[in-house]
Amino acid sequence: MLTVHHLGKSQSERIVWLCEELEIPYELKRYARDPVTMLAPPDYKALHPIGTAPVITDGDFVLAESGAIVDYIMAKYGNGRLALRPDHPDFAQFLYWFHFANGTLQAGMGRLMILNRLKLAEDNPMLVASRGRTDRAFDLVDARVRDAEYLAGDSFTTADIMMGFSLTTMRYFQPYDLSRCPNVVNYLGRIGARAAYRRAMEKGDPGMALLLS
Ligand SMILES: N[C@@H](CCC(=O)N[C@@H](CS)C(=O)NCC(=O)O)C(=O)O
Repeated sequence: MLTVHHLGKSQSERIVWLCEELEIPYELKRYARDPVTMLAPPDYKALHPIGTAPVITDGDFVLAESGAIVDYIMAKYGNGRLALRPDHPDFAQFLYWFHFANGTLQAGMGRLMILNRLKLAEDNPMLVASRGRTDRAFDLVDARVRDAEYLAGDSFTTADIMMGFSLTTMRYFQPYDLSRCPNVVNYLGRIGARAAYRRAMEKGDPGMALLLS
């Protein structure tokens, strides 16, 4: 049996969401963050040597890292759904946005979160550069979802699932004003209308306000 180990308000919401979209059987185990450090608790850290969320177990097999877990579940249980094949005209877009999620957007927001906590001067060059890079990333997403319904194109894919956390729940940790990204807000409206997304969020983080605007 596939078990999704979900740390509250974390990137593991992607995996709960994926399982709900695919409607595959899975067990959900929830873990609360340490209220002071906001880090994962010891029993979460014991699951995998890297000690970060998400982690899944599938029988005796343990896997961490969002992208690897999504690829694993898709390969084993996806039956070709929620992905584009290499002969699809939007295949490169699918790959780009799938990897943009953790490679650029989430990495940029995480960097900005740490720099902001250092209380640097407003004109600190690293802070200024980091803000500019995050703005460029959001602008790129905004332009993409102005021209396409979903990140890969016409169809909802795992690229949307990978990107969702950074556009929504991550803003609890690093706020970002979406008023400069109206197309992202419209896109998040489409995401929030998905029954599987709603189910996943309610199961993973019951009662959490969804940051969809
Ligand atoms: N690139 C990793 C990042 C994992 C990560 O940083 N997860 C955060 C949650 S959003 C975490 O576990 N934080 C708690 C901790 O470090 O103890 C992935 O996508 O799996």
